[in-house]
Amino acid sequence: MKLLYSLLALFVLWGCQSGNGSQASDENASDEASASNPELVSGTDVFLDSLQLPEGFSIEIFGRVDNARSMAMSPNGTLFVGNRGEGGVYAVRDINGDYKIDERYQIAKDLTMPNGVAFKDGDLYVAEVSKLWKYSNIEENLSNPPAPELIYEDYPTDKHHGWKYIAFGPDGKLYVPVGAPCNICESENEIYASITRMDANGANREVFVSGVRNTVGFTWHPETGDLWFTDNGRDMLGDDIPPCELNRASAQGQHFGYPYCHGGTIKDPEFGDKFPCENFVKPAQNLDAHVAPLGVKFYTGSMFPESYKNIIFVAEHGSWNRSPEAGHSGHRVTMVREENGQGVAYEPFITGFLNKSTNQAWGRPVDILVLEDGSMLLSDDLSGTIYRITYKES
Ligand SMILES: [Ca+2]
Ligand SMILES: [Ca+2]
Repeated sequence: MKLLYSLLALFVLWGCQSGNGSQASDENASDEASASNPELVSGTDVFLDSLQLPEGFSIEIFGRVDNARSMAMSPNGTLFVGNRGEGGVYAVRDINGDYKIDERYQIAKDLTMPNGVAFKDGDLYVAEVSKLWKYSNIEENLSNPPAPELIYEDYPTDKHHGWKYIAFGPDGKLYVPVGAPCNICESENEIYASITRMDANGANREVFVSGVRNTVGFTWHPETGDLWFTDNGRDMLGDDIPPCELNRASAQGQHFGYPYCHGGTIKDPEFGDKFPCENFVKPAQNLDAHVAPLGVKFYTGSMFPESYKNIIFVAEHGSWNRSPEAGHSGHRVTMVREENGQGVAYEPFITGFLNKSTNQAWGRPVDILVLEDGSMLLSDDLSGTIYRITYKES
């Protein structure tokens, strides 16, 4: 899979560079800060003008961070950003309030896929594939970060689905997923294909829910406190099955179907005879096949119209396991409307990272944050960009 990902990345990069006329002629957006810190930016070109959002919404560049993956914001406004491919963790700050990055710091480098970042009580938490680190009082030491404290080191070392999204729940526990070490397989070790949780100091680690193939984004419902998480569907069953998933966990011990059942109703051809789909918690919303849903957030701000209250935004990184005839799926941000714990509508919010006519993409959405002013940040690991989305009544 890693090889395929690399091939896809090469293809996409090649596609952009050889580009078609209309894309290549667009203005190549960059910001002033990136010019002074070129080492943080080596992504592809950004084509803001090709992005489509609903009426009244705008998107601009907040800043460039190479291979920008998961994001965590401190109450003081320091944004921490992890990498998957580059091994770094960055902190960026907007000092003058214009929503453009002014300061950048490299907190860590040469880590093993440090995709996950979380912030709690002044401390930064970083997840490698098998280890969790804590950087204490990080904001007082951004330019000279302290040696981190190892708080947990016993996660599997498999790189296949091994990169981690992490976040603190309303219960104060740190939630840490462990992906399946394969496309489709049963594992004897219950840690695989699970979401675990632990105390902030690494103690009392336990499995929270099971049957989760590969979640790279989760959040909690602002009113019910339920855990909502994306899950990337299995590959090699065809262009249009199985669906990727948005799930709701309402209790510890729930099982979400992998590897036996996909999308609530699709029996796995290899493992599906062992347990029927009825045994498992069905998705709250089936997403399109192969879209690779990653970051997910409820809209809790007040800038967007009232109808967006508690809308669930999903960052769809984009497919690799679809035929050229079918074309890529994902490469967009979608929104799911939820009622009583179930999705009742699923539609696009930001499209245009993928040129459908050439089947080439220049951007891959990864993670979403809602800022205090109600605007939204979106990371893109292909172009190495963090965008800000705003709304203004016309
Ligand atoms: Ca600024
Ligand atoms: Ca499932």
